[in-house]
Amino acid sequence: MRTDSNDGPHLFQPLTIRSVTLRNRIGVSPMCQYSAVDGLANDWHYVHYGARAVGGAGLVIVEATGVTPEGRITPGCLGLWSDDQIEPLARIVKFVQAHAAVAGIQIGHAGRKASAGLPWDGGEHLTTAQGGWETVAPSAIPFGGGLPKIPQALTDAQIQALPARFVDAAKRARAAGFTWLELHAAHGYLFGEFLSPLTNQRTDKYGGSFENRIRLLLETTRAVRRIWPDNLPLAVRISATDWVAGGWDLDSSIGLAKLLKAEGVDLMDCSSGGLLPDAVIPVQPGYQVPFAESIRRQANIATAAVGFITEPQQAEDIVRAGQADVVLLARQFLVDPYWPAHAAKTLGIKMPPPNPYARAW
Ligand code: 531
Repeated sequence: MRTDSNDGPHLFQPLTIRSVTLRNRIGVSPMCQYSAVDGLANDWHYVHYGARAVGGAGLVIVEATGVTPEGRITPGCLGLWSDDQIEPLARIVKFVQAHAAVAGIQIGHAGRKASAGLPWDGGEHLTTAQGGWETVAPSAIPFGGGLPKIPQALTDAQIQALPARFVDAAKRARAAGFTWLELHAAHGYLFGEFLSPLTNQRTDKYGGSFENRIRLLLETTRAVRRIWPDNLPLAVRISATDWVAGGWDLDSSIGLAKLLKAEGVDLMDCSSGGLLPDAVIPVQPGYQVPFAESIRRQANIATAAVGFITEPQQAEDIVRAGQADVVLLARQFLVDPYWPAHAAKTLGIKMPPPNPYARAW
């Protein structure tokens, strides 16, 4: 990792990880668009991701993308389980890169939270007749509330087959041209369900001790790192805490980050929650930033901070204080695709506009 300049706002200093340089420290957090059919990206995705590259983001991370059809959160989620899914993503990558942003993608498996309806249809579990499917998890424990399906506890053979699904999806991500890959191990989806003792009650080598609960994520990371090019960054998003007593916590996250770093992970993307419906989460501006800071300092690994980051000075302070290397904005990027350009102005510098907009910026 290298900082290329010490002048001006830290938020606008480039960041190099392996051979990839972000023009600034601002990333578009992966956000489900629920707009795909059969896991295929379409014009909605092209415009959504493309607009945010034009708006000045250094990194644009494509939403949670299922490594298998059953691993999608909803029927509207993207997938990378088939070669047909490469081309429409490649079109997006090409445009994002043409506008000087790094194109990343998050791959994952939704575990017991899969087979959900679209949020604007209520977001509850779908029956087979409604286009849903059976879900899987480490243990046969339902999420509850609107996601009541009892997942099938994965067999040993099914678990052993999972890293290869992530490897296949990662190869397709590379074929599409992505140069940044993120494994989704946060928000109570499959990996998160393995990590937490509250959802993993297995008695085999994938459950019980910390070492056993992290095994699937570690094995998957190792397998993916083997095929993901050496010169390209690999990130992992975690929930740094379940926000529930007896669950996964910050100390576990620091321990995990150290081990993932040894497996060749370059950056920990630090979110929280999502495992249990009744967690009490003290949401306020920057509430997850302390996780990014502790993991960065104690595991000595680059981090991304995410969650309720909306203001330019707030983002600048996070990077300047060394709490995180990158800030990922989610909802704020839905409000304002040009947030980086606006932030630059607020912080007293000018981003070079794309040529067709040169008269306005
Ligand atoms: C928001 C969310 C944030 C933190 C905890 C739980 C949920 N998300 C995250 C999503 C999908 C929809 C809403 C993903 O991580 C894919």
